[in-house]
Amino acid sequence: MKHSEREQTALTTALQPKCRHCSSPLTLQMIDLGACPPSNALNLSQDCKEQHYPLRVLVCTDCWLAQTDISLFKLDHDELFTKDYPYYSSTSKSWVEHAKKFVEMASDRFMLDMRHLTVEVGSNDGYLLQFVKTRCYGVEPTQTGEKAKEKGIAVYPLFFGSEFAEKQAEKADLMVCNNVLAHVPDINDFVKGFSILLKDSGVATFEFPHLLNLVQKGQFDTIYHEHYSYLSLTAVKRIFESQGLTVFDVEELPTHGGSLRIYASKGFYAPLPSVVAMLEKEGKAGMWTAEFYSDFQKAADKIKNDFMGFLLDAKSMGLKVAGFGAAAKGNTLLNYAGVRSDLLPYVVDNTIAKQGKFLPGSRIPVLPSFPERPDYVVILAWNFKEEIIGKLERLRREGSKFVTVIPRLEIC
Ligand code: JHZ
Repeated sequence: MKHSEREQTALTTALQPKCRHCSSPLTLQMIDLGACPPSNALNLSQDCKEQHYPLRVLVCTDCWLAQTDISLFKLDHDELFTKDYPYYSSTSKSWVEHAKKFVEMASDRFMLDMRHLTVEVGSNDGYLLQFVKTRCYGVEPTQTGEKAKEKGIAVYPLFFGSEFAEKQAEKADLMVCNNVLAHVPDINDFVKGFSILLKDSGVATFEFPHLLNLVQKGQFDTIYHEHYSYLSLTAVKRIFESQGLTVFDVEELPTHGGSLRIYASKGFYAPLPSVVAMLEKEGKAGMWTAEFYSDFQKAADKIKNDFMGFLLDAKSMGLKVAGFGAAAKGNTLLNYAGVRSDLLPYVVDNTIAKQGKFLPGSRIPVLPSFPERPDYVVILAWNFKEEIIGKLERLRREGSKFVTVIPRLEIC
């Protein structure tokens, strides 16, 4: 059947993916990573069926929100954050320490005590709320919240959004949201929920990996279906303003490859110079131009090819290679590179919920410990490199070497 030119334009417009914040057509592609299963969907057996979904990131050239192209797949929020979601924040000691320091800082800065209420959205296993000295509760849809309950923390086992916020009788003084903003399909409604639940004098803080680092440091492995958005202050500020929230402070953090922590209120706090400084930094880096994103695919391909070169060389020399950290990002790397257990026979992880399972796509087994000393340990969770190398000190003393591939292949 032939379409007229007008029909064809209408058809193309209907199929054109739209920005999840501002609805502008998405025309700029940052990267296409082919197709793979959801990164945290570990398999119970090596031969069970799994569904692969296209994984492509587009950038909105109006509000500069980078986002996975959800027009390519039908994957509901609760199919990604299932009851058996295996990510437990407390597995990393350095992350728990980071949370503790944040709570101490926020209590001092905003003078919080038992008269106040803290709400954490995406409270996981209670890694942060366990340190809070105010009244508090968490909102966590996955079963990781059961661990928080064991610590005596109240948890709503739900997805957060405006509907939840509307139902709460008491408004919050502090709302915390770490590494969750990227995970929500309806980012406008999610942020609206903070606007509703926050007191007029309240503060909401958010941490998220900074898109500036993602692009400049080739962190393509942090792209997976669970992450709907890849965030800059430029995009976040605009989204927040559309929901009545003002970003009044921003800090750079070394966590997860370089993150931002932003502070928002309903206009109670005047913006500090840090906000303009960060916007200028993003502007100077070129984040508001298509060129900034144009070499990203090439950079990812180089990392992938170098990694494959290393694995193939090691195999041909008869050297033993193992992985450490069954991180979601590890699965993006392994699946994009097409690595299977012939090149990486197993990955060790301390998370009980991951042990004995098989990585999505690659079907590489996850073990609780090393069955023998490997010549090389590929640290897939490179964001915890120091902590992991410290933990594996005995292997290093006995001669094992450590490999990271982001931002470039390094062996130490
Ligand atoms: P990790 C996480 O992504 C989760 P992931 C989340 N999707 C997110 O948004 C980003 O961070 C920012 C293991 N480990 O955190 C635990 C040990 O076994 O790098 C984990 O399986 N022993 C919400 O999943 C993995 O490594 C250890 O000593 O890509 C780390 O996963 C340590 C330190 C970690 O990222």
